[in-house]
Amino acid sequence: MQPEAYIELENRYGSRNYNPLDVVLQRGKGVWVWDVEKRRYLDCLSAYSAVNQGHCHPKILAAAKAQMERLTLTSRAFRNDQMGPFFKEICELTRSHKVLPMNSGAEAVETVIKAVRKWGYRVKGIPKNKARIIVCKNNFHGRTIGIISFSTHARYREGFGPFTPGFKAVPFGDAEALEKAITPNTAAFLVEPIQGEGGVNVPPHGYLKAVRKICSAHKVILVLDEIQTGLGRTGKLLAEEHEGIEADVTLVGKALSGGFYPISAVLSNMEVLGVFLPGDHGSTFGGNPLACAVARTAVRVLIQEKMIENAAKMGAYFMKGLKAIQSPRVKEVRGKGLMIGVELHKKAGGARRFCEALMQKGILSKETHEDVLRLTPPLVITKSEIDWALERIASVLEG
Ligand code: IF1
Repeated sequence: MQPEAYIELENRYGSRNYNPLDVVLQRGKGVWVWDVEKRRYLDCLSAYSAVNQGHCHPKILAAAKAQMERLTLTSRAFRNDQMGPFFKEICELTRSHKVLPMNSGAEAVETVIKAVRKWGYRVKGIPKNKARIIVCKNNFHGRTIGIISFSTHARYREGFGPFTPGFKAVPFGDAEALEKAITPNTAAFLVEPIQGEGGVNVPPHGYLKAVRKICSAHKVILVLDEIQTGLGRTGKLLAEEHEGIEADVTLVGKALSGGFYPISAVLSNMEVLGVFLPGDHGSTFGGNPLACAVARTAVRVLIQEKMIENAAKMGAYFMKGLKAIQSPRVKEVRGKGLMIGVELHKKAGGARRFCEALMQKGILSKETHEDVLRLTPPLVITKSEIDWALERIASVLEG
């Protein structure tokens, strides 16, 4: 079928909850994807950092196939031989004490909201139903009703009320504002180390360190949502490492499976997860043997193939090349590792048209918040592939 036929089917039968580029993809390998007409594109989105390891990584594929032939799902009514080893490996890697596996990132966020509220009541002594969680303006943590209840973007909330109470938003990057917002009923502070959807917003250096100190001083649980920044994206295993801090709870997802399968995890560096008793929480697919087997290999290749180090090196190289582009349209190039945003001036007319132009030159990217071009290729990208991309990005931005 021609691309148009696929697009027609999607538009005819699919809900219009997205406005995708008109490219119909069929195959992926490493940083490259091919459409149904065999055109090749460099993937500069990585499915929003779920494909950090590159498309169809052979070792993750082999692990998925092998586990699929053995056992895929048992429910948590029984145990399986992949979950325990996965728990041990992920906890040791992230210096965590406990882990609770879920499926989507949003489910991990919802899980930690339940956990910190219960911790607030059982451990901190917050009066029943009075627990408050502080979040940041311009946050993005998922699409459930609970999560959009604390979104500060009308776009994500429009038409979905009524909302869940118990959240307060403070400016991102402002530690003082956080401290001022804390009350005796504050159970936790939930924040992305770098705001992805918010426009690749990197906080001032020292922010996370200050936030860590404030949360400890006020017995507030620090929850870092590393679902997008984690697993090597910013050039460290976890973005918190850039400031040498440890969250009380860390959320990971997306690249936890290298894009093969939905798996997320709530990692706790203290007994926050200890508040859950049997029957308190769960999900049909959470912790299934297929997800755990895939995640074990996805994390292993990230480390063994030095993808995190590559992200740091190639990210610096990519950023340097982007900053060298002489274009009156570019307002700022920012990011960390291979989590990069190119903010355009308003007068450039929005980043979407540049995504369309880049697609014509064989690069797939996604705008965020109208004016920011998000560039987040798989962490396996090479210098020559970046040079290939820079040439095309320059021609589109300077054109
Ligand atoms: C969409 C955005 C990115 C996330 C962080 C939790 C989640 C996400 C920091 C929830 C998910 C995805 C969702 C996807 C597009 C993408 C996205 F544009 F929506 F905001 F990456 F920036 N925390 N982000 O980034 O994880 O439930 O999706 O597994 O909803 O369109 P999820």
